[in-house]
Amino acid sequence: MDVNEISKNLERDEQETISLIPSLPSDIDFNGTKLFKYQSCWYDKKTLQGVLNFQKGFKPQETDIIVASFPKSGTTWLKALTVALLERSKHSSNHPLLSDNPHGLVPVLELRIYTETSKPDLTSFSSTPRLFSTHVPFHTLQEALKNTPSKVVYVWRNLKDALVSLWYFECANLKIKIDEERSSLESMFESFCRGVSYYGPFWEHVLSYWRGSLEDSKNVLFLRYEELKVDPRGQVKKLAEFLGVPFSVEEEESGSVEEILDLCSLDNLKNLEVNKIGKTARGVEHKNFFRKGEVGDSKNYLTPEMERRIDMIIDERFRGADLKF
Ligand code: PAP
Repeated sequence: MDVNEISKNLERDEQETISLIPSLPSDIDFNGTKLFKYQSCWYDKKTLQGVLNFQKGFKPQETDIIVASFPKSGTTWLKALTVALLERSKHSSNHPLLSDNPHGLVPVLELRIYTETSKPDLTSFSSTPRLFSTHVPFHTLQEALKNTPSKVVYVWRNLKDALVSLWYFECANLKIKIDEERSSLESMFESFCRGVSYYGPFWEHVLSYWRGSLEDSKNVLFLRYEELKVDPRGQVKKLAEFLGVPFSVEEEESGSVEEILDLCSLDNLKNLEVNKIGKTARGVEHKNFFRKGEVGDSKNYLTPEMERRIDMIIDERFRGADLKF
């Protein structure tokens, strides 16, 4: 494609978004950022452009694997585990996780690959399976997959821990001391409770993938961060089977499952040179993706009243769904 054609495509994609925007509900989040509701999910303008480009231009392949999540729900861990499982027969000393952050290895479709154009150059994804990630809800992803039965792995996490994790992440990115930022946690909390937050509402997100996994369990795997923490071995074996790369008896006996869990553990990844010093393509320091990784850490930051309010909202939203919060 020549330069003129590329710029014409860019203009066309942008024009389509500009003409769609007035028809979308809009609101302001805790940061004062204007968000637009597209297919039941809130995005800022740039991300919306990426989502539209992705839906329009993505040419799925049956062998594609998509790691999906609501932000701060275990994405980095799931990306690392997926890479480690798929690459386990190929590498020993020069493992990709030793030279790149999981987000570099598994880029977010709408935030990195399709941000600028609906026709990105995907030649670096020539080997199969191609591994991508997304934060869009399932119905929006399905539209981009255009009925191609790609494998989708979703991870979700208790909203209270995801909220506190996001608060820490935002403060770390802005280099703000956490003790001075209590008020931003409170406004973030209000945004989350209203459902008006980046990629929110949380409950619609989780329910979309939960339904998707019930409808098509062969192609949609629904995992939970808390279960990965309690039973990493069982969950990783389940993931390996789903991805079509189950552990052989010999592998299990030789400790291959534990090797993968050790490689992808929070402590190990956090202490790798590449994660101590590097930055993502969007300029986020790799180290900010690794903190405590504890279940229930939100108790230390949310008041009992805040916890009660979130519990009530989620109880109500998840009513009728067989989901333990
Ligand atoms: P993202 O949506 O920006 O990619 P994501 O990886 O989903 O972030 O979430 C970050 C959380 O996962 C952090 O949780 P915390 O703030 O409660 O500590 C981070 O510590 C945790 N995390 C990152 N890597 C791992 C890992 N290998 N094992 C367990 N938890 C991890």
